[in-house]
Amino acid sequence: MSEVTTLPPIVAAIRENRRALARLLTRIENNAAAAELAALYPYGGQAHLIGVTGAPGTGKSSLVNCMAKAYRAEGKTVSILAVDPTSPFSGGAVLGDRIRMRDLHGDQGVFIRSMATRGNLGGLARTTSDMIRALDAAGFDIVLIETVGAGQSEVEIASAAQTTIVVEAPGLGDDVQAIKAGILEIADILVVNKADNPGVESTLRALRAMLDLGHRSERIMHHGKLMNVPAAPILGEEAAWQTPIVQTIATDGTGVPELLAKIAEHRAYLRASGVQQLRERASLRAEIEERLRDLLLAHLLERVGVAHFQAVVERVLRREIDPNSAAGLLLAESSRDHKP
Ligand SMILES: Nc1nc2c(ncn2[C@@H]2O[C@H](COP(=O)(O)OP(=O)(O)OP(=O)(O)O)[C@@H](O)[C@H]2O)c(=O)[nH]1
Ligand SMILES: [Mg+2]
Repeated sequence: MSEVTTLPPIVAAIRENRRALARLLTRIENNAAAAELAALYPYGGQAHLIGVTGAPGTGKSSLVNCMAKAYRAEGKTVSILAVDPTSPFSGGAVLGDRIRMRDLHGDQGVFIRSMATRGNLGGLARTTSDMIRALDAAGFDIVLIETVGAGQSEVEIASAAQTTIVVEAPGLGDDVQAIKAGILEIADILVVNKADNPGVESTLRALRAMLDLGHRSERIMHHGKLMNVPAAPILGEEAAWQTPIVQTIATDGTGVPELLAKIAEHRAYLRASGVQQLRERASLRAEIEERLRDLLLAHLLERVGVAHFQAVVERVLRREIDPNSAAGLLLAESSRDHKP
């Protein structure tokens, strides 16, 4: 292939060699891959990024494996990124990996990587989105991102996905877990897994009631913040996406073809409606702002010196100066130094 020779070395390497990809992901985890991320960024944007999230034990790993197998049967290449923002002792990723090793081991069209919070130098959401960019540039058709836990970190990680699937299961208590965890809002597709277990009907009823209550709007994901943008002005009422509920049994694959069909529908909707670009623009803007804040702070600390910064903190502690004035003072000092 003549195209391969024109690719930057890092892109060619991760497309041809799984070990090169694994090593790159490790460097990303260690916050030591800025140059490579810059080189590969123009070569991403083709993969469908699918987030799978939900309460512990709902069957996310089993479902992700079923989905991977189904995509493989369609001839698509798949990478799986399992992120565990909860305690390193939960074992979720480890159990998931065991199931995966049994089901998917030996298939060259599947790449699997897990990441725990432990040892993560950048923010977990930032590292995750950088890893997704590497997997995207590596040429996978599908990137499946599995996250365990509940709350803010989950929402932040999900914001990197284009299609977010929230997995629910009956029999985890009286309440629907996703409602309790406050993650129902991020669902593009709701899955009730373990549809072979008792209590499916009441779980479905609860979810349908929640969906009816929620007013239809198009969310713009913002690294953890959700901005609600009314769908109507952009799309018209008819065109707005209605979160479907799909029942699955991940242990035998029941419902997985229906789930894949809904995912494809959602992707088509994202593209046709322009919502994908809206979401991406908002999320990139937030990311650049965040990175800029980090850079500016680092730059300022370098100019005024960490010792001086600490001395100012002490002055605030002694109530000689208030925090806002301290920030203003530091900024003034850093730009005064800046003048020739
Ligand atoms: N009966 C039944 N059991 C299931 C189904 N899907 C998954 N399980 C079982 O539920 C348990 C948990 O499945 P996992 O796929 O590890 O669930 P998970 O959500 O990834 O779990 P964590 O990563 O720990 O949050 C395993 O014992 C699975 O075999 C299902 O559809 N029906
Ligand atoms: Mg799991």
